Amino acid sequence: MRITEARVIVTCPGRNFVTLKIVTDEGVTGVGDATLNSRELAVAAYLTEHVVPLLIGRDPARIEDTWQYLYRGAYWRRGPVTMSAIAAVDTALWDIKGKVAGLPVYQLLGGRSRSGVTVYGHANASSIESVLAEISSYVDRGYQAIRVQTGIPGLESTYGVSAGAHYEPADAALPTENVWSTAHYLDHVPRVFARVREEFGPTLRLLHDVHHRLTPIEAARLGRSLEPYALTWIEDPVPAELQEGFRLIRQHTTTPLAVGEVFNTIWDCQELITSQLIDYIRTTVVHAGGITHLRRIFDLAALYHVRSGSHGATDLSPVCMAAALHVDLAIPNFGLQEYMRHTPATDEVFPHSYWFEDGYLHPGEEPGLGVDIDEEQAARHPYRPASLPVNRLQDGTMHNW
Ligand code: KDG
Ligand code: MG
Repeated sequence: MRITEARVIVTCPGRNFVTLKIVTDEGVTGVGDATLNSRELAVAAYLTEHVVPLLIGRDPARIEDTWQYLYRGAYWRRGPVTMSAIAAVDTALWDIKGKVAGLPVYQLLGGRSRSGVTVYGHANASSIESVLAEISSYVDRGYQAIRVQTGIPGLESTYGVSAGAHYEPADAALPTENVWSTAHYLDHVPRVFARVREEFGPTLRLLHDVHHRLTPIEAARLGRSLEPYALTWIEDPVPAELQEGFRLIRQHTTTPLAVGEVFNTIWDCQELITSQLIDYIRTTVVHAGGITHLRRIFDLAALYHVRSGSHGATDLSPVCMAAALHVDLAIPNFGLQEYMRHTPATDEVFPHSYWFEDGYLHPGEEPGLGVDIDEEQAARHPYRPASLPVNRLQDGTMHNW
């Protein structure tokens, strides 16, 4: 079997997605997600100009060799653009391998280690009272784990708090600006979780995303102040370029730490994992080099008591979500899977076999990944420029988003 064509499809059913579809001479096709939020066309161009020509004529069965060829062969290793492009190829090749074998991909990864994939949803609201209602609606739908974000009194807008049911981080063609105050935030968040525990009791799994906004000592204070409410994790407490910072947080708090949605390779997490500075690694298929590389990261993590907690925001397409579920089902050290839910328009462009029931996602039993792109539908939604917001301190200083 040989690869005869690889199409890069950009579509915007409410938000932008980049998909690679690999076609073989025997008619078997595979899909991979290549979406990099707010930088979509950079990956599309990388694929079209620098990767697709290398794929034509290759044997699609050689997944590992193709991965190494694209990684080592580029000379310019790593980085989100390169790794998302490699991920798309890798994912599509696993899809093809599953279809050729007549097996869902999780079977090729060793079979299921659990009956379903526990997911967490996002309860976002402007106030504590309104977030309680949001949490209730998740509990009613069977969710066992919920990420909780609220507006902060004294701040006009805050990351992760939306007006509608489907939160969309890339909210305008050019970046909008939020204003941030660490003092207001650190004062407010423990009040939120105190109230949530009072209302929902001790066992509902609760999570919170700090979104890289604190320094290590501030994050240590947050973690300690949240200890009475037994969170499953706080996520991205500090920007992770300076990983030594996690050591300081660790010394001061038993609140578990999660990080990794902006990591691209095993090298980005090696120190955090092997020094046991984190509890959950949140890399996922599209931004961390595909199924092949993600599995390698999770296998390393398994040696150090670190569990998976893959990123699953709506800017990762249903193709990534399907692939993530196959990995989640198979690995021994699965923790949680984020599931923000796509809009009906997105689900129409990406027909898929995965489904949600009682707090779990199931990838389904279709050969391959069980997801595809409807190219006619995709063509109805042309690309629209969209940017993630930026964040400034109250005095106007640029801060982390
Ligand atoms: O593209 C950025 C989003 O995926 C990100 O802001 C969402 O932090 C996020 C999360 O945890 O889902
Ligand atoms: Mg996050």
